[in-house]
Amino acid sequence: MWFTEYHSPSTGITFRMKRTLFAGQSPFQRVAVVETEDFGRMLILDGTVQTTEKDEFVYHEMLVHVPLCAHPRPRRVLVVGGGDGGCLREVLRHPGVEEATLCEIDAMVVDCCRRFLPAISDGAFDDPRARVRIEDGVKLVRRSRRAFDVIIVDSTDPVAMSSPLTRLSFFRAAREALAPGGLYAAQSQGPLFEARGMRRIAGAIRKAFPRVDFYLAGVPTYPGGVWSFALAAAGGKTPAARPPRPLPPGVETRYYSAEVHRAAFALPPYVREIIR
Ligand code: AG3
Repeated sequence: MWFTEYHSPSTGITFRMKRTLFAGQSPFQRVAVVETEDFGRMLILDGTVQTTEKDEFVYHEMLVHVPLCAHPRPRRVLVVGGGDGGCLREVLRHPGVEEATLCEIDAMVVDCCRRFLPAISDGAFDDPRARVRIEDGVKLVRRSRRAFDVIIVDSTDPVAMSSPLTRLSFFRAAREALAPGGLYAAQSQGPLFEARGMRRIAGAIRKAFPRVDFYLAGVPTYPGGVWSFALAAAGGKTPAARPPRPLPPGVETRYYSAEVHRAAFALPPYVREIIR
């Protein structure tokens, strides 16, 4: 039994699977958790790989610790999407965080990940600082004012219900939802197969936020294996130029470090060209 995600009509990534643990159709998408031979359990939404037990640490550590360590004192954090709980888990490793809200549109993703992928959230859903809302993140962000120190968008590819999350109107609302000095971080697709999407996201986010920098990490199971993230601020120093605070004592990471944080903002010329 094999599963292939196609990155284009002619290229894909293929996994041999041991078994399917869950397969369902929610009001928003097809949801599946499978057990692969090489990458452990894997969450697939509408046929696209979202996370695997083997390489999830790269994406979740980089989407969370880069903004949280670039912010001087993050206390209230919002994760939009991220129903698998991987980002929530990393946010809660910062003891200074008083409240972490996860706003996921699709209850089926949260339910099936809690059941079949518990290693990803690793208890985060039961943390007293965690609030889980099953709601469209666009709506929550629109009615929030100066409410969050950091907003993290952990979405699927910008199609269907995720496409509003990369629109200018959403970026503007996110800016209003940030407390003074707040930071906005989002996954922003891969430069190899999604260059046009990246360019479009970069254009829109820069219209809403005067300070935006992009950074990269290697996520082997995502299209092209190289993934980009945007970090944006309403003012102050450009995010890439902020020296990261050290991780809280005792927090051990496998990909993120202060050195990797700084280096991740070094973009190869072909990526600069995309977001220019
Ligand atoms: N969300 C971003 C995954 C994008 C992958 N795209 C693809 N495979 N075509 C990941 C969610 C993890 N919490």
